[in-house]
Amino acid sequence: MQDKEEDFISYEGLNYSEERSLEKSREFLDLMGKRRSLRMFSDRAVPKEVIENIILTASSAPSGANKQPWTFCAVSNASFKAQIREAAEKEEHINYNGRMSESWLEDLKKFGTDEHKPFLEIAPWLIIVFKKTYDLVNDKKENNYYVNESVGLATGFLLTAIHNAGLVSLTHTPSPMNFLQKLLRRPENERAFLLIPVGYPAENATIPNIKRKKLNEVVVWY
Ligand code: IYR
Repeated sequence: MQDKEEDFISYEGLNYSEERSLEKSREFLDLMGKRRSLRMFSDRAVPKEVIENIILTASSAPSGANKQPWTFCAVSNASFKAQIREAAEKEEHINYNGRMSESWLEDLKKFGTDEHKPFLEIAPWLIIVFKKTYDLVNDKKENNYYVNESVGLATGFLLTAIHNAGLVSLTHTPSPMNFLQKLLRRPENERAFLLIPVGYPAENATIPNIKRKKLNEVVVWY
């Protein structure tokens, strides 16, 4: 007979010295400081195992009651990518021609975005993050908790893992996104959360010249 699994097991941490913590925090700040959202992708292939590893990293994020209420759809198929681009551009056409307010369009000017989304076909991978508003176990509904917070955290881990692998991404939100649930034939308990093209940057890719807030603008010490 198999032993009953323990409810609690000992924590195997990293056990750094103060100096090592300082060094690691500086190195990681430097690494993450180089992350940028990109809209100009190369069509260069990315091995499937890299995608598997970054998705497993994302799926290691904390979640409400450890329900891990997410599904990552990894799309490399050209026909799927073309269909996703067509549907996304249809929504974005409406967004850029009346659905977004004047002030919103004004806020977006410095990013140079428009309704055209060629990166949805050029990038070798599209990862579509779905949130599970509830679980379906043998057709029975089971609760999930803090779903937006949990899936937001997992997506943060995903973007970090993508950057760590030397790849680039874009957090794309072609709203509304319900076409993704239909196109990818996801079950009724899943809602599209973000669409993330992943790949290598295009040669001579450019990025908006924008700045991050300084520490004293984002922290309050008590
Ligand atoms: N979804 C549109 C518009 C857009 C909205 C925000 I907020 C951005 O930071 C960038 C774009 C698009 O993808 O073009």
